[in-house]
This record gives sequence, structure tokens and C-alpha cells, in this order.
Amino acid sequence: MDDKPIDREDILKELDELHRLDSDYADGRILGSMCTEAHPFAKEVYCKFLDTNLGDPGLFKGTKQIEGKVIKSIGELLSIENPYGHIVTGGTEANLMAIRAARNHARKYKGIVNGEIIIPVSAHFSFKKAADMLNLKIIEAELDENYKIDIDSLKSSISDKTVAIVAIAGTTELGLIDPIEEISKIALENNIYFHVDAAFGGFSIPFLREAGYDLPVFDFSLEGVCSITVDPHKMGLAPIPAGGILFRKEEYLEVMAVDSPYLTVKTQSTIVGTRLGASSAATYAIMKYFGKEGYTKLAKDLMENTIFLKEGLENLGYDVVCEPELNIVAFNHPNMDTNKLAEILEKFGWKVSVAKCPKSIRVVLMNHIKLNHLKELLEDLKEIY
Ligand code: 0PR
Repeated sequence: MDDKPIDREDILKELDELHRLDSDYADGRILGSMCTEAHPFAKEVYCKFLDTNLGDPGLFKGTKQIEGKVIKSIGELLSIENPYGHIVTGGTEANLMAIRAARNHARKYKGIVNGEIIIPVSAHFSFKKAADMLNLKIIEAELDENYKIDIDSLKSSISDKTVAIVAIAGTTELGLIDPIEEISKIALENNIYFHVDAAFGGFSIPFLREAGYDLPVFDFSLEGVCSITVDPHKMGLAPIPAGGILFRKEEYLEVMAVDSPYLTVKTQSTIVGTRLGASSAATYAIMKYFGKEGYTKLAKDLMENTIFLKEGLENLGYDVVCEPELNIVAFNHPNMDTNKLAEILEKFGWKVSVAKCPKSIRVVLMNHIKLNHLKELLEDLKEIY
């Protein structure tokens, strides 16, 4: 640290120089991000609430109410009238809370120690972090030929140590939705906690379904679903950090509660102590400002771009890995190695993301990728072909 204070202008100059090294969503070249530029109104509200701390909610009673309202509104989208939950830092923390709730619940009510969680091969790596921190063993369920959880593999993974089953509504790599209705039944039959990771799909599937897209049910209307992750900072256009975790019952928060002496509340169930109220306020603002109408238009526009890219790729002769269910397209050149293709695209100035299963180039059609960017991408791919 410097001994003496530095002028604001000098500090800003240095920071601006470094900030210029960052990629800019607006240039439409970031192909693999599930985050995008937050809406300006959400950013404005975020700044107003920067000093609020939901870690001590008795001091910030208004912001606490805002968090409650956001959770209730998201709950409404997910077919539950009275959800329990929090706005957290992102999908990782939301998934960690869900798995912690499942583990503690199984320990308390079934006496399970050294438990196991069943996740599909397609699950986000946040579950590996959660299992590591919570001392749980991961059992990976295989995928079927459509890259969704294989039900037989899932069934045969269940044991008397299973504390949770996880399925994904909008997989990170391909944007696919697991057969959640079927898994919900299996979870109920076996009396096992069932968590749905809709970090990506949670802010689009409900709107697309309402707009007539043929997508499966994935939410609390399925009796076996105990918790859902849904991230405002992905398809919700809220500023980072904003993740959401919703539970069906209060007891899932209660089994995680630790005493919090000297705070304005007696217990705390979240992982983070001091935590932003700004994320809740900004999410509240953007949800109100967009309404169902705004999110439906966004989700539909992005699906149209998705189909445009998919068809453009096919016309050029590229292999598209699967029919997109949400706004992700994964593809390969018929006879060029994926890494080689990624390397060439990087040289053309694209920020590329390579999926592992199956190995392919994946494009997440977020709001910053406009039609003109897709046309440029297809032009470059034509030249490469
Ligand atoms: N669950 C799913 C299904 C996800 O796709 C992700 C993140 C998470 C949980 C974890 O969420 P947080 O990252 O909010 O904790 N999926 C992407 C990833 O990390 C997100 C991402 C965002 C990737 C921006 C790239 C990027 O530039 O793989």
C-alpha cells in the first residue's frame, strides 16, 4: 500500500487502463458466457443499496422485505405460493446450500453419516465443491444418448447412503432439461431429497412454456422437488452477484441454522454472513420492470437467434450436437478437431468455449449476442470450412 493518499484522477487512470483489458459484452464476441451485461436500471438500483447488509436483517428491515418479495415472485414462476429461500451470490452458493440442507436433513431424520449425492455427468462443477466441503461422496449417473440423465443408471446409483438426487433444468454445456418429472417420482418413492439446478433455465423455461414452447415441467408442481436453484445474474439480467435458492419447506433452512448471538436475529442459515442487499433490490427492480411480458420477449428472441445459428451452421455443413431446448448451440466441424477449430475461431477474435460432453464448441446465445454478430460468426465459419 502507498504511504500517502493518491489523487482520484491517478487512481482512476490506472484502473481504467486495467479495465480496458477486460472483454466487453457489447462487442458480441463472448460466446460462452451465461452472464451478460446487466440492465442499466438494475445497476442503478444496485448502487443505491450498496451499504445494506442482509447478514443482520434487523438493521435493514426494508431490504429484508425486498428479499422476501423477490423469493416470493420467483416462487410464483416456479409454482409455489410460499417458498423459503434467499438471494445469494450465484449458482455455486445456491447449490451448496441445497446440498447442505439435504445432508443435514438426512443426518437428523435418517441418521445418515458419510452420505452420497447422485448427480448427472452433465452437472455443473459446483456440486463437486459442495461434496468436498460437506464431506459427501459423489455418485455420477450416466447420460442417455440424448445427453440427459439415464434413468436406469440413476436408479442403480441409489443406496441407503443417498442424501440427495440432483437433476438439471438447463445444463451448463448443452442447455438440456433432464426428465425431472420421472426423477421426482423416483425421489418420492425412495424418500430422498431432490434438488433441481435451474441456475440457467429458471429464468427462461417458465416464460417459454407460457409462450407455447414444448418444454417439460421442472418445478415445485412436481411433489418430489425439494429445492431449486435459479440465478437472476444469468437469464434474469440482474447484476453479478445474484443467485437464488428456493426451498419447498422451512425445515430445510432450519436444519442448517446456527445460533447467531449479538445479531438482530437469533439464527442464520445462509453460508455467507455479511451479505449484499443490493442483489435483492436490483433483482426486484428488474423483475418488476420487465414483468412476465419482458422476460417472455427476451426468452423468445434468444430462442429465435438460437435457431438462426443452428440452421446457419447446418447449412454450412457443420454438425450440431443436439436439438437446442434452450438458448445454447453446440457444434463441430465434420472433420476438424474441436480444439483446432476453437483455436482458429480465437484467431478470428471470438471468445470461444469448448464443451466436454460431447466435445464441441458451445455458443450460449445471451442478450449481448445480436443477429449481426451471428451473421459475422457464420461468415467466419464459412471461410474456415
Ligand atoms: N449451475 C449451472 C447449471 C451453471 O451453469 C452454473 C454456472 C452454476 C450452477 C454455477 O453458477 P455460478 O457461476 O453463478 O456460481 N455456469 C457457468 C460456468 O461457470 C457460468 C459462466 C458464466 C460461465 C460466465 C462462463 C462465463 O463467462 O460454467
